[in-house]
Amino acid sequence: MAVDIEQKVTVVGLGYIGLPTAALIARSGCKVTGIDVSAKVVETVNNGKVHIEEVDLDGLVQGVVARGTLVASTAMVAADSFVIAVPTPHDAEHRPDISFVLDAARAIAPVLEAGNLVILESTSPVGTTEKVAELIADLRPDLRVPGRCSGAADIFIAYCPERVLPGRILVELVDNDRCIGGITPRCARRAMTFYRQFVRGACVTTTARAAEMVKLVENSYRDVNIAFANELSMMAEALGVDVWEVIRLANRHPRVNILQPGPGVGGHCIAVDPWFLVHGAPEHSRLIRTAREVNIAKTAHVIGAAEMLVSQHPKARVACLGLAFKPNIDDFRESPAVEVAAALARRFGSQIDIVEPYARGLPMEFAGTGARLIDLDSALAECELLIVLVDHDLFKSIPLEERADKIVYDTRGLWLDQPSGGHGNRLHRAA
Ligand code: SAJ
Repeated sequence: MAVDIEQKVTVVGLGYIGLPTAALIARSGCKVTGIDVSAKVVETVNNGKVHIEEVDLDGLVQGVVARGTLVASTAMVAADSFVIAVPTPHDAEHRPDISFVLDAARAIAPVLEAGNLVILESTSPVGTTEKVAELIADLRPDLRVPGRCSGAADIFIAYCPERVLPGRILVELVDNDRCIGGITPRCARRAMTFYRQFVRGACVTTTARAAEMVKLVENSYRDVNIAFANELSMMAEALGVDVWEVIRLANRHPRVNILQPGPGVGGHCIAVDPWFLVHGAPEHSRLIRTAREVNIAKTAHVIGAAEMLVSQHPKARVACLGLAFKPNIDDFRESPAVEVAAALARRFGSQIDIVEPYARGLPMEFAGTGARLIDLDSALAECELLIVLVDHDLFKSIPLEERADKIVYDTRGLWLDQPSGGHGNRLHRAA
């Protein structure tokens, strides 16, 4: 999928999405400048190295930097197309903060020329792309800005969310369908031409507002469905039923597909994006808000149950299995497993050991607690109580004979072969 004419592209923000996107566009034949506020990030990329862990990203960045098609800079650079991929954090009340998006638009405005395309990729509340257009129109009264002028505009502005799964970013950036929302239909068509250079999935056009909502809806859909599973797990525990058995059997129905309960929902997207919808229309978001509350409550529930279990076994060494926010990755930020394990470490100190094959040291949440990071073999040799928080493949492969004499609290349904039946959120012990 190479381009016919050499195009210049500026990608603003070299994070988890911006850097892989910049590298892929560079591979497709465009001349790409990646902009970041951090001089350290810029230096790392210009040395052909990466500051984030993602499968195959290091080789790709090294290649495009060596070929000179990707260059990083802290200063804005003129281009044919601009892609904004900066963070959209939220405050303590979960109110979205789009100031980084607006800062990026402010930085782009002075270098914009007629014919340029500006695409926002950051997860954003509905209406943000229109705010970007408004800001550019204010800063550049000499340009006819879409949505702010009648007839054909001088520039193109669109919203196109990323939908990639950490660990599969480079594959999904190319293969996933893209939903492209233009401020006007002309903007959407222009952005579609841009994405077709490096996307193999279908490119579907819509309005900017709809595309913004699509992104938030995708992650809210998953949050609501995980909340359903988590609610079932707490309900089943109260009713003395094995939740994993219930879900497995219910899923035999041809139109039922219940997700898996866990210690809560982690990551930077699913636990955050639903709030953007809730804030956009508070009076119409009862289900989405409640789902968030259920998933948050599930973490508190697991902490309470684990604390009770450990206090019933004051002499037992305890191993918490896993810290990552999901299996087989090394990302511990916004992880319910960290929340649970750190709560136990704060309360029980050196009685608690942590096993996390993807960690080189314990995160700061454990500072001063006395908890140790140990390997799996030591945990199986020394600990009587296992608390399963992450379904890493390494843990799944522990055979029954190595855990048969352990007291197990399994929040992930990892070992359904456990002799007592794999009671999920309940304590189970070998017969
Ligand atoms: N989880 C459960 N039970 C399940 C599935 C997931 O408890 O049955 C938990 C995981 O353990 C984890 C959290 O949910 O803590 C989120 O993990 P995930 O794998 O569902 O999703 P993310 O956060 O890695 O990536 C999501 C993806 N969105 C959807 O699947 C709708 C991804 O496609 C998005 O691009 C990404 O959010 C994002 O950047 O928005």
